[in-house]
Amino acid sequence: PPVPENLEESRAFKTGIMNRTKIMENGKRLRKNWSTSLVALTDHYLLIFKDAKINSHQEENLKPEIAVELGGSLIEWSQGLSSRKNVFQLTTFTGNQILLQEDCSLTAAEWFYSIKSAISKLPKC
Ligand code: I3P
Repeated sequence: PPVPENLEESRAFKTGIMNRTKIMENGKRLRKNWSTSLVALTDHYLLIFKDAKINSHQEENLKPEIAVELGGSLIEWSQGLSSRKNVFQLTTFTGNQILLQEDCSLTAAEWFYSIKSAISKLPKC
């Protein structure tokens, strides 16, 4: 399905704030640049929005900056990729890699298992 235009259209079933940095794009390493973003989980995408400072009037119209396609993606707890705690990585079949992090380990685990469960419902290829 096409990438949702905005949060309202996305029908996300889980939204929240997380720290994130893209570390690979199309198989090429990127310099880490952590930022705090609104993230939204849909059946097919993890949508990452530009700015965590959102006022509720604009929220519905917010355009995703990154749409991680979940079908065929891999989610793993990161080992040695960051000095931060509770970091997991999402790797797409197209060779994009994003680290996601949240200081609260319970919140991080909720995100991890929600995303993992969404991935497991989609065909792998
Ligand atoms: C990076 C920045 C990141 C850090 C990264 C640094 O430096 O401090 O926060 O990752 O570590 O290189 P810069 O701002 O100069 O780009 P973590 O916070 O995840 O540890 P790394 O190079 O070991 O990945």
